[in-house]
Parts: sequence; structure tokens; C-alpha cells
Amino acid sequence: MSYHLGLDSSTQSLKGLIIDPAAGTIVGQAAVNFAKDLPQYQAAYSPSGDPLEKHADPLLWLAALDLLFTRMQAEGAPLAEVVGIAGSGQQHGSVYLNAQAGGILASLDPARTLIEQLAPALARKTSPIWMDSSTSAQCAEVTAAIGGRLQTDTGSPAIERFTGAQIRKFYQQEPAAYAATARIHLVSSFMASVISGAHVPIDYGDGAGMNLLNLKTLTWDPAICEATAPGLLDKLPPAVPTHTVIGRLAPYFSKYGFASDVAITAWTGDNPASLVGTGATRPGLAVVSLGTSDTFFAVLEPYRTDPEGCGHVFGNPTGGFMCLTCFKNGSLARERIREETAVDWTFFDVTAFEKTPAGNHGQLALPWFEAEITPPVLTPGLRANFAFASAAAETKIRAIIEAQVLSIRVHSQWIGNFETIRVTGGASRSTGILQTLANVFQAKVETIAVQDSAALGAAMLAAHVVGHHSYESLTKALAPATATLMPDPVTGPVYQELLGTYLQLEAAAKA
Ligand code: XUL
Repeated sequence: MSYHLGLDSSTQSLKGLIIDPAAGTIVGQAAVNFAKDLPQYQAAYSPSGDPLEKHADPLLWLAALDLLFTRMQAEGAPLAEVVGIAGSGQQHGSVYLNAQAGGILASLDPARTLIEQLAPALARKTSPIWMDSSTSAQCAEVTAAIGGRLQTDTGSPAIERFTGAQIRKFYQQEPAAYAATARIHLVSSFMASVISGAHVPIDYGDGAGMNLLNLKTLTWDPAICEATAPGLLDKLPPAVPTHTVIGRLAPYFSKYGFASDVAITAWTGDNPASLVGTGATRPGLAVVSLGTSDTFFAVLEPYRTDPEGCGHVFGNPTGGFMCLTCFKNGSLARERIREETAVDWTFFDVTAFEKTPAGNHGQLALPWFEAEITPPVLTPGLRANFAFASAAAETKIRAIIEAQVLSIRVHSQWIGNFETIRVTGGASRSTGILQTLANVFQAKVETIAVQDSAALGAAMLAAHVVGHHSYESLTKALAPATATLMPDPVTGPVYQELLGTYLQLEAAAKA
């Protein structure tokens, strides 16, 4: 048997998923939930007390790795059959290691834990993560030094949570600790280094979330690195395509029952891995993930950047590029309106749409209860073009959903048109939302049952790179469409007109 393991080190958990690519099945699965299983370590907190700051204790991720494999072994997961391992990490988070780290990684003793051995390798006790937005000053400084090229060359304008700004803040606030840092890893390349027992490279998928990788040359940009922090270039691992075998499983892990010659492929970010796990690695197909925040991602060909600066460009793990846009007021807004209208989910997901026509007679409500990322609107609040408070529940619900979907359409137009939209996440149960997506985009909508798309995508990456399985066959078996909805062509012109109304409301909100 030749199985492949995908690992996903996310904000709240570490997941492992083993696939049998020949049979197209998942043959083992386990997770460590940080809050429940390892409450003694912090997953997202502010060391300084600044609410904009969010760090994690990197020892948490090490404890989770030992615990996950202990659990998988105890549950009888077929670890001995695994021939390839890939992984993904929460994007943008960084780990700071000292000059001893390389030697420690190379000589991990199976009789001791990862934490015991690797704690002395940390040059910084905490790791800033993607939830951190405390670096506006650093973003402004790097932008002033580099100008518009920062966005057009790295794929994103300076972003607070991106690693470059975080590194700059560390260099400014703790210069001695920065100087003692020999290697800066992303969460993904840190975990991959531990698994491999050596410092390993960063892949283009996750590396693009640092504001440091020049996506035109696919190398670290020396001028941007130097403007971020002096000597930074020397502290970064090499950047490589995701389809790279970066090492072999460290002997330390044989205690969990792994074989001796397991290939490790480059780890990537959780969003790039999800592109693979949702089967969206070809142009013309986009994924809308309806979660706490809604995200939109798709292959991007050829390389270009969002004129508005809202969408980010990352490396597509299968080659070329992908884009990702995050809409902060996703399920948070939907849940709030459901509570306010005091209806059940069946009414919210289905009945409200049966009782109202597509286009809602031109009535729209932008539900930006929290400051929105896409489009950038800092003042929270609901913006409606009708008497929202006194309207019927069904009118309010359609007004919110149509505004959300029109926003996704408007802010993805720079990427191109899509013939198929795959929908995941909790709210993909809503036929009202699914049909609205189909009608607004005039595209086929597919639902997929994949739960852990990042871990699955990582396992599929390993199966492709190490086992030479095609993405087409892996997607067909492991991420098939569970339902398909077609657009109603009659609604095309209705939404074309409503798009104009939406743009007027958005312009007023931004003014
Ligand atoms: C993407 C981002 C998040 C994290 C979540 O830019 O910040 O989606 O990757 O883990």
C-alpha cells in the first residue's frame, strides 16, 4: 500500500488525514484541538496587552505534533503505509530560530519530546499570527520606502498580518533578539523543518503571503527585504515551488510507526492547500467558502494584481498563481440578521427566497457590522437603500444575501469570468444563497462535501508529487460535487441592473 498523509496546522487545531490515492479513499484521520487538548499553551493572545496584537506559543504546534501522531498510532491509523507527507499552515505566522536550531533539528532524540528539545532553538518565545493587525506603522514605512511596486511585485500591498510587517516590528522592538535570529520560518516551513529534521525551504504558495517574495522573479526581493529589516535576506530559507521534495521524514518519528524512507514535500499555506483540496486548480473554476468570514479563491492566469488591492496573489501549489479575497462580514452578518428577524434557518435559507423575487425590487443592504476588508470600509454599520428596520423578514434577508453575493462578484471581476463556482462552508446548506450565487454570476454552482480541504489538499499534493497521481483523478475521487445548481438566465439582466445599485451604495459607504 502507498498512502499519503496531509497535515494542516491551523489556528485552532492540527489535523492529519491519510489517503489511499489508488482507491480514492480517506483511510485515516485525526485531530488535536488546541483549546480542548492543549489548553496550557496559547493559540492566539496578546503578549503586550494591545488588542490588535495576536501571537501564538510555537511550543503549542510542537506539542500538537507529538500528540497527533500518538493519537493516530493509538487509533490504528496506517502510518507504516505512508510514503509521502505534505502539509499546510495558517498563513503569515512566523517562527524565529537561533543558530543552534539546525543542529537540534538534525539530532532529535526519540526518547524526548519535541518541546523539550526545540524550546532552546527559539530566538523569540512567541509567533505573531495572521490575526495580528498591530503593524500599520510598519506597513506605512515599507510602503513609503518601496512604493507601488510592493503590490505589483509581491502580489499584495503592505498588509498588517503579512509576515514582512511583523518581522519589521520585531526588529524595531527587540533588536537584540532579531540579531540573534538565524532563520525565520513560516508556520508551514517550521513544521516541515521539524518533520524533516532540517531547515527546509518556504514554498511559493505561502511565501507570497509575506510581502517579501517577488512573484515576477520568484525570488526574495533584496530591496524589499532590506527595507523591511536589515540583513533579512540572510535569515530566510530558500523559496521553492510547492511541487518540491524537500527531504525525508526525520528518524525521530519512527517511534510512531512510520517507515524509514518517507518523502516530505514542501508545505504550503492553508488557502493554497485548500485550492487543491477543493479541486479548483484549473482556470474557470472558483471556490466560495462561506464561513465566519467568506473567502473567494481561484486560479489566476496570467499573473496580475487586484487594482483595488483587496485580493491577494499567492503561488498556486500546482504551478502559476491563485488569488484570495476575504470578506470579513460573512456568517457573522448572516447570523446577526437571522437573530434580529427571529426566524429559523429553514426560513432564512429557503422560505425567504421563495417569498421574494430575484433582485428584491432593487432593495439592498450592505451588512458591514464590523469594519470590512473587502471593500475597505473602516466605519462599521448596515447601509440600506430602503427602510430596513420596518421591512419584512424575507425582504431583509434577501437584501443582505444579494448584497454579499454582489460584493463577491464585483470584487472578483478583475480575475475574470467563471463557468463554475464550488461552494463550501457551513452556509453552503442554504439553497437561497446557492441559487443567488448561480444567478448573480450566471454560472453553474456545485457543492462539495469536503470538510478539511487544507489537510486533504496537502495529502493530494503528496500523492501527486511523490505518488505521481493526477490531480484530475484525485479530485474526482476525493472532492466530487455533491449537488449542482444551474443559473436562471431570466435573472441575468436583473442582477446586471442591481450591480449598478450595489456600486452606488458601496461608493457612498467608502466616501
Ligand atoms: C489568509 C489568512 C487566513 C489564514 C487562516 O490571508 O490570513 O485565511 O491563512 O489560517
